[in-house]
Amino acid sequence: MNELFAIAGHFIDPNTIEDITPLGNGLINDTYKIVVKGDAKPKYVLQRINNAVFTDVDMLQNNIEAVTNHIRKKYESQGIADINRRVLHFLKADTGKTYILENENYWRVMDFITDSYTYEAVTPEYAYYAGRSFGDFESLLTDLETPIGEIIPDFHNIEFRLKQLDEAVAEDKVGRLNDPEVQAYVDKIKAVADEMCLGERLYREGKLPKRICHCDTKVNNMLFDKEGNVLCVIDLDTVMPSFVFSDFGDFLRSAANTGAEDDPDLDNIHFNMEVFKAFAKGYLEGTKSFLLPIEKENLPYAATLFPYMQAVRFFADYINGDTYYKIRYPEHNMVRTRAQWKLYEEAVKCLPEMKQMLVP
Ligand code: GN1
Ligand code: MG
Repeated sequence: MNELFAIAGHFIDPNTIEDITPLGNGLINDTYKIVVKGDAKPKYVLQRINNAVFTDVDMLQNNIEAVTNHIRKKYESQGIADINRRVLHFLKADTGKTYILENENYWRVMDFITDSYTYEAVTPEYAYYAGRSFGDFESLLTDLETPIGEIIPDFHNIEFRLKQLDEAVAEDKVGRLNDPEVQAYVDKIKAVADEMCLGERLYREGKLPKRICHCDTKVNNMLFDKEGNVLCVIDLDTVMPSFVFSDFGDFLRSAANTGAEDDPDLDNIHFNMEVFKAFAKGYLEGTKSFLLPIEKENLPYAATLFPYMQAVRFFADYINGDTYYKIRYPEHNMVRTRAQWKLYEEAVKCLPEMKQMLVP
């Protein structure tokens, strides 16, 4: 019995396990699927929680349980079919909690959602359903009474992310500032920093609210069924109070990018306005019960903020010597930075067309 079998054995009968193999391509946690004897399809998902990133695992799991229980209850009262495929469910371990600590590692197990598919790219049609689903997700959580902790403080606070970049540059731990290209990116990022901090200013002025958001709305954090219907929103680790810009902007950062997040060929990267329009349409429908004009009219800004913020985050990690994101090769975070910066520039070019749709 290997180590993973023993860990999973705290949540399920270890004698029933057939196989445990890697799943997905998240940049933070390690994820596996568990197949049990006699079944062809996976039945559970095992995950090692990266507790360098999520330092308060108890808060993390409390947040997730509050959110999934709330959504489950709403679906039950609405008579929604197939609820187990529509909302995540975490198993209790033999400790009575939904996670265990073993050799300084935290682990959890959830049900695998059967016959579900993830995508790295979407058509406008799928983007519309995704917009509707992330909008519905926020809408379902507007009356959540259990307080949700800010699991990673200042997670999507661009002023804070820029400060982290400044610190990385000042320390220059691994000497990467010697490279003129790195210096040039520092300058480009700083040149537009003030305008990119608009959201935080509106918040301080009391004009912009925080809501319970998903905060990691990458395309691959949504499960679709065979027919292309959205089943379920996954990866709930970062659910926390944030501006709605988080969910709107981060989805488009992945879905409207015609290239990959880490595309080495910048010519592949453009901002797909058809995906934007379809996603915005779905999102506005899903959020119509609560979205304020100040939120709606700044959604185009959000579409530029998220590639910008992601460039800042990848770049700071590169300068710090790659300690946060998993990398597959030494220059990976620099390649990601270039790709996200290109996407930011492409999104900026599309601002007038975005505003036509969203700004009165
Ligand atoms: C991380 O682990 P994953 O891939 O879902 C990161 C997101 C970034 C994303 C970039 C907790 O998400 O914020 O946008 O990588 N999650 C955390 O791909 O930092
Ligand atoms: Mg993920």
